[in-house]
Amino acid sequence: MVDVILGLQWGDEGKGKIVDFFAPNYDIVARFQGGPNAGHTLYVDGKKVVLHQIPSGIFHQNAVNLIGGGVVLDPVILKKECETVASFGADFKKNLFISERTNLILPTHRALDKASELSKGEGKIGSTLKGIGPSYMDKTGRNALRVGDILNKNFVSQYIKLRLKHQKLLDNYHFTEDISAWEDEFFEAIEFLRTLNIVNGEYFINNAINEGKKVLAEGAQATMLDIDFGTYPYVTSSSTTIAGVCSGLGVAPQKIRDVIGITKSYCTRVGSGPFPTELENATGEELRQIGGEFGATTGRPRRCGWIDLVALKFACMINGVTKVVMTKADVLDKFETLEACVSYDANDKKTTEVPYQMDGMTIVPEFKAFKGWHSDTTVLKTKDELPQTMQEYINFINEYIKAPVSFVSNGPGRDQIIIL
Ligand code: 2SA
Ligand code: MG
Repeated sequence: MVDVILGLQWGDEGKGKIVDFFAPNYDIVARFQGGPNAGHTLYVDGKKVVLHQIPSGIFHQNAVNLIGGGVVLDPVILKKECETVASFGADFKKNLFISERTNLILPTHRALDKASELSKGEGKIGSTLKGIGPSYMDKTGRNALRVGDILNKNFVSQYIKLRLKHQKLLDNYHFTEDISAWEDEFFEAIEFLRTLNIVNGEYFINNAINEGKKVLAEGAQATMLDIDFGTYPYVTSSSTTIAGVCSGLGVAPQKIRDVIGITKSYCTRVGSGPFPTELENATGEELRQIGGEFGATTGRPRRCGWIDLVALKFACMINGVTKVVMTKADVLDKFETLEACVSYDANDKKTTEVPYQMDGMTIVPEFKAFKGWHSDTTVLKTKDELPQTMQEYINFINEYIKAPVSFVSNGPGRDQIIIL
């Protein structure tokens, strides 16, 4: 049996905290896509830790963590992350497993990411520059190096062959930065990676499922950044939606039980691209300051706006969401009035559907206003304590998106989550 946690907006919905909260109920926590572009923030003994590639179950002694074949892995960042989690007492030698099929991010992938973004000028994607796009391109282009390859004796010659190919592309971009220091670090990290548990991921996970073990699949980025269903081309390069669980882990769809979708009580986006409900005003700034909306990986200020129910309903449809977790509800505590987008005026046509191509269109969001609750919700523990106005906001969302908000997160702490 597999339950899935994935983001329903543009990322940073607080998936790390929610996975950490649910992890004690599972035997395995598995990442199925993305790579070090993710930044999942957790608090361990009151201290903040940001995970990029290691699944968020690593701080639970009894959970095994799997990096699935759908992930693109930067060994340099992994080595640093392993050192960080070990300093918090996590035992990565025992509890971390990596699929042989996981694609490697090479130093030249990072260089290519940078060169490609620079070449786009104003039209840049706003990539985290971690080499995600170029490494997925090598995967679909059938050139990639995978974790299993590092155990072969011809790994270095395979590396050199691919590196030469990349060099030609870099020359075309007139990219001249010296990356030899990146390569030294890379080979050091490959040595380290060889000492970890490298497994056949699909047998590993299916054997566990057949033994009755419970798996939690942890998504990174989110639905509106999906390579197929997101706001293309301003997306990431992986399947962030439910389909990515099957292809990234090798589990069959019938094995999937709950699809737990995470949304903030408002909305953010980091990087470029369409964001219909963005508030480029004092209210947006207030959301950013109260919500601490700065990129966990890059520190970039996130763009902020009201919740977009058109996009949220679309995300629930694509993923077959069975339960919704609304995070950062307390960020709205101070607002007199809240708004929720219920339709778009897209090139002068009213619609409640997400257009296939929002870029280049004029999208004006149409809002419904709600009375704010205007009280401190961070201290609440039970459903019955929720202010009436918050209940009304949630009821409207449930009705609109046709999926139930089943949990409300009201602060960063592990105990700040209310079951509805
Ligand atoms: P990439 O790096 O090539 O995959 O970027 C492509 C787009 O996907 C967005 N993206 C993200 N959006 C939100 N959060 C992400 N993770 C970090 C975080 C980001 C950070 O948790 O805060 O620290 O800045 C993430 N990763 C990728 C990205 O902004 C591009 O729009
Ligand atoms: Mg994040």
